[in-house]
Amino acid sequence: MSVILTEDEKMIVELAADFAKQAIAPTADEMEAAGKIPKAVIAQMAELGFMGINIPEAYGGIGMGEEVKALVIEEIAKADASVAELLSVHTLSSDIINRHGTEEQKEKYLARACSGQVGAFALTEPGAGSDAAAAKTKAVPDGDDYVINGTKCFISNMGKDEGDYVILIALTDPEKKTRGMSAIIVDRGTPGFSVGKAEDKMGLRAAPVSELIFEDCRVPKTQLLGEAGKGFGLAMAGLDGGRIGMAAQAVGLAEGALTAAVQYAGERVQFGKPISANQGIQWYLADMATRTEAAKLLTLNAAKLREAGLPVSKEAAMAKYYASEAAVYVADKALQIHGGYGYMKDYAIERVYRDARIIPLYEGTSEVQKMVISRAVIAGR
Ligand code: COS
Repeated sequence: MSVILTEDEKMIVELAADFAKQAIAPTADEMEAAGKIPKAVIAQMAELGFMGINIPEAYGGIGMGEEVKALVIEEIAKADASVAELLSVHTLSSDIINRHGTEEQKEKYLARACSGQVGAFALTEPGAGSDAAAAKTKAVPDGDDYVINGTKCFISNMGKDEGDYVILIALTDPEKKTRGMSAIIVDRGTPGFSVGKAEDKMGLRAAPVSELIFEDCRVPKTQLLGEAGKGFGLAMAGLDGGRIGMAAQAVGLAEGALTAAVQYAGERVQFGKPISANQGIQWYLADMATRTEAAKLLTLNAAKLREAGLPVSKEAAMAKYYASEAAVYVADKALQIHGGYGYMKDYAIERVYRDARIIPLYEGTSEVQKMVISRAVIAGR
């Protein structure tokens, strides 16, 4: 698929493709085995501008639009979905700060984001997954501070020594439910804030995901992001952008799986010919390529609309829903084409298959995306 980009934009996407091939792909298995993305990889992404891809130059970023951000995440996901996940969640957090932060907050946190400090976003709780409005974590106003108590779970980009600051969604006025939720930036190291259980995951094993615990954690009111009581809408609008990032991750993963399947099918000889000469395999490849392309079109369509400042909830949900299901399908068929070898750790597809499975589950399950899409369709949007 051809995308029309300026010379600068093209250069960034090519830089991401080279970085993915040279620095990420050769170490993906090592990162998975270690359960860690080395700090050096994050530092390199900062140096290349990717950690500040969506941040205006005035705050130290490279000020690229939504489409380029999606294309960069896609290129990285071709090589390793864990690194793409880190970048996607990091850009979700800096996007929210860029849209809602005060000048002081932007100067402080966006500069940190660009320099390679990692941002996170904490909405999910043990009793509030798909039903995000059921979140119970409280941030009670007390003088010039909020006092935070509660537990968040499955928080990407946070680990024992990963993640530098988090955008927390908490109830500042519990009576008002979602209209009493606010977004607050909390720094790692704030007394009363600790990182709990690190999740032992099926896939995306290099990407940190942990529980966050707040016990009488005192944060100055200057850490409030946007208006008090507007945190739920801010989170939902932020997730519209985050879902485009996850769709881009899914597209890249699918492209990587397709490339591996094509290569294997051309090399593997059975019954005296490469298996790619069989129509059964060819039809798999055709389906895989078509779904990947459709996923990319939906993703870039949503990215373009968001860039233009247009409503994008439905389109972002469509992109996330379709691309994540496509990634699971393509990874599954790519493994099937690899036959028994695909089940062995000697081939990257074994990892890619496990990595794919989370995408229809996080940043809103496929079922949540369908809720968002159907509500929009019924409302005639
Ligand atoms: N942009 C801005 N505001 C939005 C919005 C969006 N995309 N979606 C909803 N809102 C606002 C609504 O306008 C409404 O505001 P008011 O109370 O002022 O009228 C408020 O948020 C509540 O909206 P709604 O009634 O639609 O909320 P629901 O409880 O029905 O929840 C879903 C909607 C299911 C879509 C939401 O809970 C969700 O996305 N769940 C999945 C959460 C998720 O993706 N988690 C990922 C992990 S992040 S760590």
